[in-house]
Amino acid sequence: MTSSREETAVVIIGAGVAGLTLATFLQKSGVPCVVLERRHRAYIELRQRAGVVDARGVQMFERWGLADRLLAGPIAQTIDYRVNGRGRVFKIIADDGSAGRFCTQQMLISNLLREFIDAMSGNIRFNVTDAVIRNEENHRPQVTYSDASGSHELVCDYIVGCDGDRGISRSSIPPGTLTKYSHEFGYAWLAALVDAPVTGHPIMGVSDYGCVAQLPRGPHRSRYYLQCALSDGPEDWPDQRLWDEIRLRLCDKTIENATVHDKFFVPLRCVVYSPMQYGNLFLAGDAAHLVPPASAKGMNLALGDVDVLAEALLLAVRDDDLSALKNYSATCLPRIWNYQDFSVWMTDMMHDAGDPTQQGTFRQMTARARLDNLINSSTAARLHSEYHRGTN
Ligand code: RFL
Repeated sequence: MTSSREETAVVIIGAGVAGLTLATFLQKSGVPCVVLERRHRAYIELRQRAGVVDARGVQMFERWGLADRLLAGPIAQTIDYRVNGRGRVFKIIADDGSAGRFCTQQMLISNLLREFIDAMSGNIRFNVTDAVIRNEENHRPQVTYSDASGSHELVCDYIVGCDGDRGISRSSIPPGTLTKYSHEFGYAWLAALVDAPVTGHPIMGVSDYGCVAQLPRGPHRSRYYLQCALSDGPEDWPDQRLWDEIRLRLCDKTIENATVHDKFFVPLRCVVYSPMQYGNLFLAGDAAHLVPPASAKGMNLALGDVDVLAEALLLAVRDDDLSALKNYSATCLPRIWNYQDFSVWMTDMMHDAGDPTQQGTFRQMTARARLDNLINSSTAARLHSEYHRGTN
């Protein structure tokens, strides 16, 4: 077993969408960085989650000259808001022509890995264990970790925690330093990846039996989401019940059962930690905030953080200018709160408009009026489009 000690400018913990995007931007700019990831490469390349990079994210990759290499898939510009089987297609308004792209998260991750490792010879270590952060005043930051070859120490100028909600970065910050703001919706989504492609528009469905969504996840598959109880587990949802509920909630008896690849349960919640930094440690993506999948903004907020942080780290490392780093959290949080608000609005509307036993018939009718507004009012449609595109 060996033990090693190395130096670099930035250590990034976590090779999800935030960590890999940041690493790719830094590497492209000549800022030395090392990424530490606890899983192996094949695992993170197969992890299925988001499906759309919003227009703001597309513009960011264009600005970095990487959009053509990293993004794939058609333009995302419509949503079928379906109420008890009656479909109404919402067209996302884009006055400046910018648009989001259907690009599954695992496709983006695969492309980022190819770019960072294969094209840019970036430095990433998979299968690391026992990562520990040292981030104290008057000490250079340090991360120690182990892998199959032994234990290692990385001394650096900055540490970026991109290790998700359950990582070690946020929990390395002394208790009481960050404020946690959170909201629990009181229900969950069953997420099922199936061999049934979206044939028309992506669907956000409301029905008297609960919410259902069908979103594209590549040319041959889609992800169905079904509102369910917080206490539900796999034993409550055999495949036959899943398909029966999809047919019931979409009021479409013609939908046929297809292979179900995975099923998991996501309690719907919103969380923000503030500030998103402590000393020389910076948090990005799910390590700093969570939104329910209903808003399709989690991955996109992570990309937004990285956009700000990459520029700030460049200024700090190349020009010794710390001003943007000091303001990192203050720069990001207004956008994050704006999209928390959108997520709550969207999640409440989709769920309240459905099953009246949840919030009552009055809330059901006002939520349906809100949905109607998106179709009938060009003012409401414009704001809704801005949120979908991530541009406000
Ligand atoms: P990730 O992608 O979770 O990556 C964190 C990485 O850190 C690693 N890690 C560690 N590495 C080293 N040492 C440790 N101690 C570590 N602890 C953890 C992990 O292995 C992992 O590789 O976080 P990141 O980069 O912040 O990206 C956030 C997004 O992944 C997340 O917000 C989205 O997936 C949320 N999300 C969606 N976002 C959208 O924009 N649109 C969507 O349609 C959408 N759908 C979804 C979603 C999330 C879902 N789940 C899993 C709740 C659908 C679902 C079902």
